[in-house]
Amino acid sequence: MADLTLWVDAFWISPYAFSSFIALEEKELPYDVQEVAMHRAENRGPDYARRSLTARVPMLRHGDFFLSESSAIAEYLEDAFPGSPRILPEDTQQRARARQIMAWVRSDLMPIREERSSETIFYAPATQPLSPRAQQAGAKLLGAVDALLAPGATSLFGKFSIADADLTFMLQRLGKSGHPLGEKVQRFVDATWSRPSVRKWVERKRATFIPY
Ligand SMILES: N[C@@H](CCC(=O)N[C@@H](CS)C(=O)NCC(=O)O)C(=O)O
Repeated sequence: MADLTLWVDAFWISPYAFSSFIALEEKELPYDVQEVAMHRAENRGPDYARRSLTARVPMLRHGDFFLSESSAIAEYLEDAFPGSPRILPEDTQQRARARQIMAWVRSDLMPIREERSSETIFYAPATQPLSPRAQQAGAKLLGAVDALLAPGATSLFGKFSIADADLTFMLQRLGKSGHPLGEKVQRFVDATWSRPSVRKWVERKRATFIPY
């Protein structure tokens, strides 16, 4: 058994589990994966709830240490495995910007998250048009990404960081249901989506989705 275990949602659609999975893959660390059937409330089972403190997915185990919250997991892996490939920029200001983006996509843009839930990325695209407030959130998202991305860039900071993965997941909520992202943003999204770490998540064989 590896010294690291990651608990992910059973349908492989959680943006937070995605982030932690990509972090482990990009850091090239050996780990085991356990699925949590949230439609059967397994995350609220006594062992999972006690270890995670929050009863949420994802959760990481390193030895006898358990940690939930995907951004804390990314930071922990970066600190605990200093010899492995970096997932946050080395430069202080770029690292701060990466954390800003990671916090932003976890705390804002609710209309996009509501109207383009993550199963629309991995199961079936949405058919309903975006509401005016979701369109407004989409314009805000695309405006910020346009300001952040250099022309022709395939990552935010010159080389892959976990913020690229988190931001791309949010952009795919729009892109996978047909919302035009524009050439510059689409190039960035395609570059992230074609990374071996991301392909491993995307191409996972998924069970029939049961809403929860
Ligand atoms: N901020 C948390 C969010 C985690 C989260 O909301 N996970 C969802 C699955 S996508 C969950 O476990 N929901 C169940 C619950 O909150 O009870 C993170 O980044 O890990």
